[in-house]
Amino acid sequence: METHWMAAWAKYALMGGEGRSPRLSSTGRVIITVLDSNDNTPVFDQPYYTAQIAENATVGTKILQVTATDTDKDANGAIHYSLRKSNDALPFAIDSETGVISTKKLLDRETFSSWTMAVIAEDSGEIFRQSSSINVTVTILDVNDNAPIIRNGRLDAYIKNSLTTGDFVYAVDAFDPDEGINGRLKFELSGKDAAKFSIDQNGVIVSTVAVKALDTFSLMATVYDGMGLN
Ligand SMILES: [Ca+2]
Ligand SMILES: [Ca+2]
Ligand SMILES: [Ca+2]
Ligand SMILES: [Ca+2]
Repeated sequence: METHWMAAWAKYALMGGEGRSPRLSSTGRVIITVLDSNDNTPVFDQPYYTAQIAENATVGTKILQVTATDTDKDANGAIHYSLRKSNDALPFAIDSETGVISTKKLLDRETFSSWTMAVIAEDSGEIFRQSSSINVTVTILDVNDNAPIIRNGRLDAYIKNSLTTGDFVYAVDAFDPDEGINGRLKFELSGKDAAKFSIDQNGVIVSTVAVKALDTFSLMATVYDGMGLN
């Protein structure tokens, strides 16, 4: 606020008629009010903000609150917040009065694992408005919301020659898009011939006994993630 009170002394000389009367003078105090001008920009209390939220957050979940201040008076200092309209897909909304950012759509870490958005604070100056902006980065935290899938699901393996112990039989191609232990794969074999084969943690099946050509074996491979989803 830049409101200054200034005093000025004004002097009036009043002349009488016909040059005969004495000069009269009068002194009065004049008070001049200099109105506030919108000369301050809103200032955020941090240079940038970061936050984290789990990808299974429901719509409307509060993430963080940004705060800006403006030292001007009344409308010149009254702040409204908004998100820069550069990305329509942005799954967040901001409360223009409070600066609280919350989710407005469901999130998916496997699609976008982090979002950066520009947040604007603008005052309400009547003649012109001042604004500033900062970046907010929201990191989406993983939830184990995907079971592993086997991409080469039809497991017919044809072996031309007899196998000796440790020979390659088949590679199971599995995938889990989750992060860390939520996406770490673990393979298991089952079925009546499971004991004649083994599978490693890359899905590679090898024989554990000598196997003759033209024999038929039945095996089932199951893949789990680190949290036991299959
Ligand atoms: Ca201002
Ligand atoms: Ca997901
Ligand atoms: Ca998973
Ligand atoms: Ca996930």
